[in-house]
Amino acid sequence: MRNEEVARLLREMGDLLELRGESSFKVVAYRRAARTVESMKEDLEAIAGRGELEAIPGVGKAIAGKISEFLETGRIEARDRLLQETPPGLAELLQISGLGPKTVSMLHQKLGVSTVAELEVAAREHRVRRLPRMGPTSEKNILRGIERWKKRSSRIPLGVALPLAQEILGHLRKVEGIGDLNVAGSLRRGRETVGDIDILATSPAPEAAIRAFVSIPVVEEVLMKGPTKASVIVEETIQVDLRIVDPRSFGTVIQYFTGSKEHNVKLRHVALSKGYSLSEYSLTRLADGEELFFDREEDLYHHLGMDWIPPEIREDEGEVEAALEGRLPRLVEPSDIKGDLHVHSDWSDGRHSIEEMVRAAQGLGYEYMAMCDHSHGLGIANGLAEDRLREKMELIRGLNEAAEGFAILVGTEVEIRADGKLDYPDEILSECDVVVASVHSGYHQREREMTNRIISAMESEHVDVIGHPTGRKIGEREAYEVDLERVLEAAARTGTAMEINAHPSRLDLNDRWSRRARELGVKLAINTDAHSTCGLSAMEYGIKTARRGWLERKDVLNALGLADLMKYLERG
Ligand code: DGT
Ligand code: CA
Ligand code: CA
Ligand code: ZN
Repeated sequence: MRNEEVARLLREMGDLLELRGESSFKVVAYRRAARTVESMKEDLEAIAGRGELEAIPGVGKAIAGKISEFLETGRIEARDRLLQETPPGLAELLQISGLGPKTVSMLHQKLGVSTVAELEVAAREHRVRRLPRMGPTSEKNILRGIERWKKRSSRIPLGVALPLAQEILGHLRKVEGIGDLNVAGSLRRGRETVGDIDILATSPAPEAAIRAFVSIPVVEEVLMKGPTKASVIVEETIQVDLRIVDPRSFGTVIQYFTGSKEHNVKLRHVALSKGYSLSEYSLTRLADGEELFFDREEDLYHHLGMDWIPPEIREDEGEVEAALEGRLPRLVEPSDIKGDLHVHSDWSDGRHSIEEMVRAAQGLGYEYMAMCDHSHGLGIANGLAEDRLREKMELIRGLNEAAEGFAILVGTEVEIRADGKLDYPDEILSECDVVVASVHSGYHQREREMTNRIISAMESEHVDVIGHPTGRKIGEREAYEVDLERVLEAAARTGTAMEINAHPSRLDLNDRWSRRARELGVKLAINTDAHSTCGLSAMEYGIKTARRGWLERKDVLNALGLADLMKYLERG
């Protein structure tokens, strides 16, 4: 279904034409066509197939020609030309919410503004409020729109998007008539950042559902509201799209809107090879035009002769082929996780006591947890000197005697010093159950130094896990220079596990490198690095990342039960 994209292009052409001062008749025609196309239930491709584009109300010969050009070639030459002839800054100004072509061309003519940056300066200098039909309020709105536009170009971390989506789903679930309800898009695929939040639902009363959606308290602005879909802004910059779908095609539609685009393209090829054309809403048998609807996504995949593919791996990275041959991995699941091997307490820089952390972990149904406070070299994080670590071991021994069916493991997150040496002597490391070794200092080494530094830590027989192996923080700090391929080879050779740090700003290793680690036979530990009891819930993000890396239960260290884990840790 390309209707939406066609509507967007037509509307954009209307805007660009108006910006150029073309006749308002033409401008209006494009906008009307855009509106019609947007609200149509039927697929444009089907209409074009019957040669009936011109019969669509509001679509004349010229616009019909452009639509069929788009359907055939994926482009509209006239639109590309228009865009080329428009100064790029002006086209960008149109993306600022509240700025239509009329205002943009006035700003251009009267103030000489032709970029967002110039507009910002003009508004700050109060030159905008003096223009006709403008005032202090519209000036302020323009500045707000610019702020939002600047932020909107950046992607939203999973750790922000997922809780927000869950909150919105909670509101929608209570709306009368809502049946199926789920997120789609990159959020459903568990990507580390998402462009927006896509939600799909079924309801016998779409308009009422849309009305309820736009009036959820977190909604700050309504960008678009139609009979079956709406787009809104929450938390200043985050776009949320809701579509209300016919229940009988919910499976097909959610498959489409979950993506990825690349996965969908591959799936359409598979459908064609089996004699079907796959659209957003249905599978059409080419032989007789029979249309098949699927209310469950599983049924669509099965009908195409393949296993259902978990959303996290729908990236066209081999999953379609694997599903056709019945050899998809059985991805690790939340219920496979038996414990957390890297958490902090108030002994170093954590907020809660060991006892509080333990109670929280027991509440999650875990069998064990490793208390890994920082080592002393890390002055800033209140790292433990050796005698403090010994004291902590004593305390944990006592607590373990009292704890039933739960093991508190003595751990440490030991700093890997710049020269590759560890921040504790071997003797005390050998008394720890779990040693996580990480880099928190000297980030600016050259790739070869950093790589050797990490590898020499892995060569210590005491190191079990490398913590957050690349040091990146999403949207904040790049990974340090490190040759991960070499690190992973060394991990395989030394039997060291790699961490998938589940903190949503880390997700380190990421999905791709986790998959590579698995290929090399390296085990991964999905750890939250929690610094408080709430932090334990980050496990969810780590699991999504692990799934995106095709990991199975057997690849995950903390999917082992306590006895097997202890055997594994003592091997070294
Ligand atoms: P994002 O939002 O940038 O993190 O990424 P997505 O994957 O959520 O992309 P979005 O929100 O633009 O669209 C949601 C899904 O809809 C996308 O994953 C696949 C499907 N989709 C959207 N546009 C197209 C298209 O032009 N062709 C195909 N085959 N699928 C599309
Ligand atoms: Ca999306
Ligand atoms: Ca979207
Ligand atoms: Zn840590």
